[in-house]
Amino acid sequence: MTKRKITNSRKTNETTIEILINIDGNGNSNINTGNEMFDHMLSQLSKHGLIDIELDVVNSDSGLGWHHVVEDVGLLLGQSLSKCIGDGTGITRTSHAYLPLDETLVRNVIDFGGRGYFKISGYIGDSDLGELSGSLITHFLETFSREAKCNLFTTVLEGVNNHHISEAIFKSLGIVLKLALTIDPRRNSIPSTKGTIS
Ligand SMILES: [Mn+2]
Repeated sequence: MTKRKITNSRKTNETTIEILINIDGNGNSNINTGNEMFDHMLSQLSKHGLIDIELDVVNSDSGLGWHHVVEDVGLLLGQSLSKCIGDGTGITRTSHAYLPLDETLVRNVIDFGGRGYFKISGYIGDSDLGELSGSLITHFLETFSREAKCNLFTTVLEGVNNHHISEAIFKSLGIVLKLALTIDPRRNSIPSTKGTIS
């Protein structure tokens, strides 16, 4: 199997970000976005997705708030993941995962069909999220899904504590990525009758 591992970077007037991602990893991460809560969430994605991630936000205009950092990390992570997947030969392609965390229950459903679409149902508030917010988390998921070229439906079925809700979303996202990107040894083709998932 070809290595599904990449180093990538993005430099704009707003942020400079460097990333190394290995989707056949062990869940090890070293993530430094400057936003501790965001690092905490991305490390959940890595750990539960068995995706190794080294990510450094080298420069940013975070003095303006965290919007550009969160958006550009979502963009670079999504694009890098898409590059690792390549034409998708052998991948499982779809998956879903329910994730409880105390009073919270979250579901993610994903399909790597070559098109980006994101929808969230249910509510994430803005309190108890450190320097993140519910709307930034939603924006991250939206940007990531578009650039990773997957359909992602996130549903907050139960939940009161925003930290729990956010953490359950990222853990569950890690799990659906792991499942959908797992190579099925019986599949020696692109998983589409169309012949392409682009
Ligand atoms: Mn936590």
